Amino acid sequence: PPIDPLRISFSAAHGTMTPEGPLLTRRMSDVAGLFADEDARRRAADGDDPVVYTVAASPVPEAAGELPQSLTTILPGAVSGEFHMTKGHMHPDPQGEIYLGLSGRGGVLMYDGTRTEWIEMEPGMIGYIPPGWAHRSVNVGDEPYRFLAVYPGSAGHDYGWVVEHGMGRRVYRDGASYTLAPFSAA
Ligand code: PAN
Ligand code: ZN
Repeated sequence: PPIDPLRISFSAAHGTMTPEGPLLTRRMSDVAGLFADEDARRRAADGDDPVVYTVAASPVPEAAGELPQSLTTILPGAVSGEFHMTKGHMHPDPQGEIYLGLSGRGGVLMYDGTRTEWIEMEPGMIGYIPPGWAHRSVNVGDEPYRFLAVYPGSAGHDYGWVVEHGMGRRVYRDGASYTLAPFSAA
């Protein structure tokens, strides 16, 4: 059954949602194969194993008809110059999603298997992800990058698609800015 109406607060400063659902933490040891330089990733995981990103959620369930929300925080950093990012996924039931930038500087990399798109994100900006586009978020700044995501509860999350097809590009530090390089397997 659908849940009751909810009033939800979220913090752009802390990356929290209240009331809160499950909290996910992805450390360097959780993202094997994500970065092009897998040896450097493993060394970081074997070292202080830093948090790469966290995902806080509201209690709205991932069920048909509902509109779940989550708040992602990507910590600043890079692995051999490749900026911290989310794993990335495809919605197996092709449905759109909106991202609302809350703090920091980042971007959404999208890939439909042929075409790559990059949308720069900053506070107050909406990034729209159309159905059929895999999506990955990247922190290209030097402070936490945060965004709120709203997506259909029946969309699902297919991580294997990205492992198999890649994302078209990788995002590297380039002086004080960034550059998109052709995708290479890890
Ligand atoms: C987002 C993502 C979140 C974490 O809420 O799930 O940013 O990224 P990964 O799921 O790729 O690890 C979203 O796109 N939901 O559909
Ligand atoms: Zn998504």
